[in-house]
Amino acid sequence: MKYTFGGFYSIKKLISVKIKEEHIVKLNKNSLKNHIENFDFLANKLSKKGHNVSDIVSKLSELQVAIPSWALGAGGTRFGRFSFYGEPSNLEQKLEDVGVLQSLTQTAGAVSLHIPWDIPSDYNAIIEQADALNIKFDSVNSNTFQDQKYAIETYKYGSLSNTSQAVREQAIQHNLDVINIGNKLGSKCLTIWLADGSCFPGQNNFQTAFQNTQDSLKNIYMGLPDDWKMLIEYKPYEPNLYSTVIRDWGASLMLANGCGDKAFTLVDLGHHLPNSNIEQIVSILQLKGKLGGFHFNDSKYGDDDLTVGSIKPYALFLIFNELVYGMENNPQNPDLNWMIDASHNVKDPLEDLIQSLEAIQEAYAKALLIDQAELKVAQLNNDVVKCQEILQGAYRTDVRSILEKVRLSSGGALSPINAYRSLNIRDTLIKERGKNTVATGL
Ligand code: PSV
Ligand code: MN
Repeated sequence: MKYTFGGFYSIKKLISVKIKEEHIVKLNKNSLKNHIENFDFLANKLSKKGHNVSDIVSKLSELQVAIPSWALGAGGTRFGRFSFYGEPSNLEQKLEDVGVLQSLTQTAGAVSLHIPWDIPSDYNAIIEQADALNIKFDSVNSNTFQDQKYAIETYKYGSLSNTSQAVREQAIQHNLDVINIGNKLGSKCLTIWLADGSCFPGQNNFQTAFQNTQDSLKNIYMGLPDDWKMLIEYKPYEPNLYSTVIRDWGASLMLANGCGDKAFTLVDLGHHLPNSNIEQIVSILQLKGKLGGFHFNDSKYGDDDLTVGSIKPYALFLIFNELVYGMENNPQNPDLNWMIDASHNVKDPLEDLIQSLEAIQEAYAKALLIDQAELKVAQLNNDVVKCQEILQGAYRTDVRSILEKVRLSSGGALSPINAYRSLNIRDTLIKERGKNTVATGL
């Protein structure tokens, strides 16, 4: 059966696209019996093994992952962009898209804005719209990797690390402005990613660039409200191809330590050289109380920004194993800011994000199935085979009916992708916005 999505719903005319709850309920009815059978079978099996299934369901329901405002259109390439049409062309429309994701998945209850791409023109209206869609403002991202219209100084040779004090001051001021914008929206976190570095040997003095960055970050940190976090993201290369100032977790951690207790390292899964052991990085940062946030994506070669879990789902599971361990054993580490940082050209961006959200939940659910006490005993006995059996036993469990249960109990769709397609959401967005809209982003 097909339902037309659209319920042209309006809060001061701000939300023109919102999914009606009754449409989701109707669609769920079609596969409810199947879901109940699958869930009961799994829950029964897991309970016999000593798992507390309702605890797993409630932990999964609490996981809310921010959607980046720049992933809602075609992107992820410096070559041609091929649109799926109906892309959001302003902040209001971006929130509508996140609202669609949240209605269907109930795990996308936050948005991460990039400034200056997403400066609100009417703060009260945007806050009202976000409230109505059940969306919070997660970390705000600064942008000193592009020159802005009317900017006096250029970031061609770096921003916070630049040898020119005037450039550094402009970049510091931009970050302070971003904090101010975030503050008005209820955000509590600033994410800084720097493109700064060099393309050729000898172009930069590494020590001067690092020291300038530290000093600039300290200046920004001084403007950070007490209840805020500052996240310092690292990346080994691109757009600079010889050296990057904040190239790895070590550099990020040194800079965070140099700033203070509210500064943390942010791990973006795509920002590692091939074969890096990301789970180990995650683990040690939590031990030191310095893991602040996470950008999820997947990759084959570099910072490919592909759908989460599409290439290396086992690696994602191993990362979640460490995250679960850290969340349970490292009270010195703060709650994490979770965000998807993926975007590309060949899938409908909303379907892509739905798949990413599910992959994150799936890896988390499987990690929650690892019997940590049993693993500890196997580790103490140096029973390497048993350790692998425990991890892979959890990984091989088909947890999809648990994810369905999580969504069903919070009003989401049993199958978000099927619901998205049955409700003809992309067609409605195209009708509303037209074909030639372009979303801001890279
Ligand atoms: C850089 O590659 C990055 O991962 C940073 O998080 C940016 O802010 C984001 O992508 C969007 O361009
Ligand atoms: Mn990122």
